[in-house]
Amino acid sequence: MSVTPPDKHWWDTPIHTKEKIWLMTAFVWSIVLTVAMPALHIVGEQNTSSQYSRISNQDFDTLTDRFIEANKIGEEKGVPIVEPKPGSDVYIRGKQFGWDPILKLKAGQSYKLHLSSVDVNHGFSVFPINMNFQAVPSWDNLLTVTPTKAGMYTIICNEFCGIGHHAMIGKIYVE
Ligand SMILES: [Cu+2]
Repeated sequence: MSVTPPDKHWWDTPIHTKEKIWLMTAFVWSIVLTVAMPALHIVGEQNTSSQYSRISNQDFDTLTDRFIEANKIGEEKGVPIVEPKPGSDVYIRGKQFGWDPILKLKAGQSYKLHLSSVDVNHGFSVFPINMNFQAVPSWDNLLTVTPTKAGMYTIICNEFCGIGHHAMIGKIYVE
């Protein structure tokens, strides 16, 4: 018994012009995006100043408590509002399920913002400017922050952290 191979295979059919156009378009676009990602990091003012250092959860907790005690000006629904001096060290603590304290900052002034979590990973997402940082337990994420526009900024958690995750909201006031 012998097997006769089919005389025509699918790979013998030439590629249709329309398919060629789509293949080329997809290829060129993938190159454009590959170049755009690192390029925008440099020219798109998307670099952040973050520096990381090790810190224990207890130490971060203590530093945040001290910071709140020294700069507290009020409270909003049980969450302390603090107004730190421009140029000073500022702390924001992520904790199941909230961010504290609420900051009151001045536009055009720089602050050294220390961001961390004292339990599990949280995502620090600032709206409406759409900036995202990680709040990781036992890591102090130091960001130099210079708010440019007055207004109220909302912080939401974008890292699923448990049952109350959707209600994990913080605030920053800029005046
Ligand atoms: Cu969360």
